[in-house]
Amino acid sequence: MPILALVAAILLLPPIAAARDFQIGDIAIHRPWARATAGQAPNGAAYMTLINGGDRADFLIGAAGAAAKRIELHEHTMQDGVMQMRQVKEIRVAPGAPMLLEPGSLHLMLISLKAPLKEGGSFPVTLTFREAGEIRIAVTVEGAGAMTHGQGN
Ligand SMILES: [Cu+2]
Repeated sequence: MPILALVAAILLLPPIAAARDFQIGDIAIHRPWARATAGQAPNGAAYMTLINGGDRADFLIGAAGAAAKRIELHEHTMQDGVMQMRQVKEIRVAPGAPMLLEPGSLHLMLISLKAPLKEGGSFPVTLTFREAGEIRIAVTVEGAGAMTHGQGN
């Protein structure tokens, strides 16, 4: 029954939404994305939501990938009324509290992009968690105006 077999195969494909979620140990990485860069912008940023399904804290301690010369963990802070970025050594992911990496907050900083980030593309990044270990994820590039989870801010 080749037609039935084909239908069965299609039904077994994972839903599209799941293609952008990743899991390593107790850590789920939801919807990793980066904003498309304009022209020759030297740097980019990537965002995602980290969810710890375990019962003790884990820490994102590193990120690496060929898309940029190096990838740092960054946070935004207000200093004297000016928004500034600084590198952090780790990002704590506590059980039961989704950790949001989003514009204006924590992010992965892609320093010295090898090529502009084009909308619709994606690139691999390897994340390292202290407990859960390493996982390679695909970061999807969204339009320059994209915000987190469709919020209009
Ligand atoms: Cu940054």
